Amino acid sequence: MSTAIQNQYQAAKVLYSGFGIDVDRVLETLSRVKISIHCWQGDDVHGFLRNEALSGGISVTGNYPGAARTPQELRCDLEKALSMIPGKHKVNLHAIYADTKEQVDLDQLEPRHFETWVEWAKKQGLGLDFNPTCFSHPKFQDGFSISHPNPEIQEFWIKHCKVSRKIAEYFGRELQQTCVTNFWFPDGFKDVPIDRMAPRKRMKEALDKVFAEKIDPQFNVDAVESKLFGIGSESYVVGSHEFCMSYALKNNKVICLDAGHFHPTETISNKLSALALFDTQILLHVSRPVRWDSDHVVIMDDELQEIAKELVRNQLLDKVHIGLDYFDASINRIAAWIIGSRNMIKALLRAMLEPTDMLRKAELGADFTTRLAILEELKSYPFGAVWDYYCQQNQVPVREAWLTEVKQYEAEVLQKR
Ligand code: RNT
Ligand code: ZN
Repeated sequence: MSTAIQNQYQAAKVLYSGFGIDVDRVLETLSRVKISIHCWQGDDVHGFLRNEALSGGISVTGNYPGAARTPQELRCDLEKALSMIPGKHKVNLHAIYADTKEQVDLDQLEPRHFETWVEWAKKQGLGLDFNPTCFSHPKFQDGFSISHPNPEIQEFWIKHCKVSRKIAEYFGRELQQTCVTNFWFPDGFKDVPIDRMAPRKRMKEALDKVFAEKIDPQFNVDAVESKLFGIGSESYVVGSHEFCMSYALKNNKVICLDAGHFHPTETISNKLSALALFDTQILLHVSRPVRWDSDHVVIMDDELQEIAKELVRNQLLDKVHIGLDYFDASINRIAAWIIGSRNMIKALLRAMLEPTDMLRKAELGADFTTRLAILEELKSYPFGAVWDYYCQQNQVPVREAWLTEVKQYEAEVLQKR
């Protein structure tokens, strides 16, 4: 271990201990937090089931070379990324990432089509999360999947969601870690609808069918993800926030909040303390909205730090599943994983290095001066020294050293694809 990093860490510890913060303990707590890393950053949400570009609901821009073309390549890229992210985490799969030579449609998927992923996850000590893929498919028609008015189309998507839960249950049982399955449907209208309620009624009834089978929550829990608008659904989205939140609360499902799925100035950090009071689990899709787009690489911005602070201050780390959700095809995809994941962990660390009790007391006593002064001073406390130490302790590259490794991997592996 480098002595410079150790010395800086010791100095930082002294400073934080002035606030009564035990930094060693903070790092222990941090090492137990798992981030669910989304596999789809590795190949621009392409998947391996169908050889077609993304269509309907979401889109990816950029053509940086080296996207993974096979499950093997994707796993190899993930391993590279994971080797630069401190801690033990989970990988989040979509149904289209099935690893099989069979020609199998979404409604016919079975656990065996994901066996190689499970073997790999076991070897790597990773958990797995899952998502049905309700887009980019010929049965995604007129902008609708599971709430399509045609019962045949609707049935196809119900079936797909049902088999997805069985795959998730298999993940959970095999890996002895709960799999979180997230249900997101792009369903909606480009233009102003006549009937806003009927599609919601169809979605509600369809979801009831999807979730009819009881699955041991030790193996799988289901989340529903809302969205305000999407590409092609600018005027109306069936699975709005009110719809998904109400459905989840009534049916004991996990509420998925995607940071990019709300009005441009609406933040998910402000929602956590409210939802957490109503005995619900939450899944986060940590993402970064930029104007009308929702999926930029997660950076250390104010909202990321506010999300982390809310989780830490309110002791929500057991109740909230932290997942990442972004896709940028204009930069090195492995770097994108590393930047976003490291930022998420770094934001949590920074939040843990806060004298919350003291600040809470100031707030209760209406001493808003102290609250503001300390919060601002804390911003220049040496959390970076603690982060560097944590990286070194976890045997991952310190600071930007990871970039050299990624560049080398790019030259040796990605550019040959
Ligand atoms: C899309 C949703 C959804 C997807 C993934 C790929 O707006 O955020 O979570 O990004 O399922
Ligand atoms: Zn999302």
